[in-house]
Amino acid sequence: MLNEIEDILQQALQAVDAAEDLKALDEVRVRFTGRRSRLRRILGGIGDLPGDQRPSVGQAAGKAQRRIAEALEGRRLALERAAESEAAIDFTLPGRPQRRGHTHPLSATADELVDALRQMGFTVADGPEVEDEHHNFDALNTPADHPARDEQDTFYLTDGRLLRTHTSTVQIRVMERQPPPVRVLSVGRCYRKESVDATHHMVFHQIEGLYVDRGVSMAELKGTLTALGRRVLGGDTRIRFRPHFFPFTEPSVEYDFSCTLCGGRGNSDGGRCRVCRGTGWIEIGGAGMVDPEVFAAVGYDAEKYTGFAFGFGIERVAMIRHGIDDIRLFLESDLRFTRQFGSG
Ligand code: FA5
Repeated sequence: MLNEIEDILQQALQAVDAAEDLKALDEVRVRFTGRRSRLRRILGGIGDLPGDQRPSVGQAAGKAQRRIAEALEGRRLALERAAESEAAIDFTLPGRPQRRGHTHPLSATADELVDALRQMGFTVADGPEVEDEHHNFDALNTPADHPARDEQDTFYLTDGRLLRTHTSTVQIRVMERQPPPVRVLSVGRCYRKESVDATHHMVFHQIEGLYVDRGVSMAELKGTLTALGRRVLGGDTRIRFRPHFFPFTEPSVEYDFSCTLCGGRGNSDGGRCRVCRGTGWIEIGGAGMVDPEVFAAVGYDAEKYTGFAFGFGIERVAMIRHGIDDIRLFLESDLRFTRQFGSG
């Protein structure tokens, strides 16, 4: 009899699973647990069984009845839920638009700058954001008493390392590992202990270029930067160099591009141009011919080779291109800001 109860249970469970609507499920309930079902008859006849069989048959039949009841209840809920959700779907309603993600304006600007430099023969080199003083300062001819090394300006870690203040560190890392010729660019995050305002942040991004070979000249530096400016800011862009000082280049310059809004005239819409503030020029970054002291630090022969290096802030270029007046917007992850730069 125990085998028969097990058979009834298995058949009942299969039938419950197979029931495709509430009516079919009710038929299954009547067939397996109704008053005239075999299981109910077994339960009703327990008193007539020999005494030693009563407990085992009683337990098995009771358990089978409970399991069938649970299965019936579970299936009933599932069928009801399915019926409800089918009824709730209105296929005539318009769909919900899915927003497509897009590239962050800073990444888009960086990608374009990197692409332009790659087409000029530069390859991408990488370096760590947590640096040592050697690569960030010493090898770049920036001695221990230089103001940039002050704790006021640089984030130092407790172990003496620091967060790189510029991407010029990568120049040194590349020159240490390979002999000339070298034509590399590096792009990445930099950190400075600045008071944050509309044009300065503690975290920003730079692109750096380095070209070392026999006979590399300042004219090539100017040509490279002009081509880059024209590619990113427009075909009429002009460049100007202003004398400057960097410990790792000699001579050193800061360079400006002609203003993208007023075309260098200094006025637009009948008044002083708001992008260049009337000067006609926009400051971009620093550059120069690699200082022989830097070549000495990496073991290059300064008698044989010359090179140029340049660096600039990516935020600065993105702000000019898109007319953004506050650098803080890039880091705030405010979707109202970033969504303006995509089509989705
Ligand atoms: C440098 O960092 C040099 N390493 C650039 C260089 C490379 C010179 C190779 C010569 C040869 P500077 O400190 O001026 O230079 O920074 C370069 C650019 O980084 C600035 O023009 C600016 O666009 C950006 N920048 C610097 N500090 C910040 C800041 N706190 N927030 C946003 N952008 C910054």
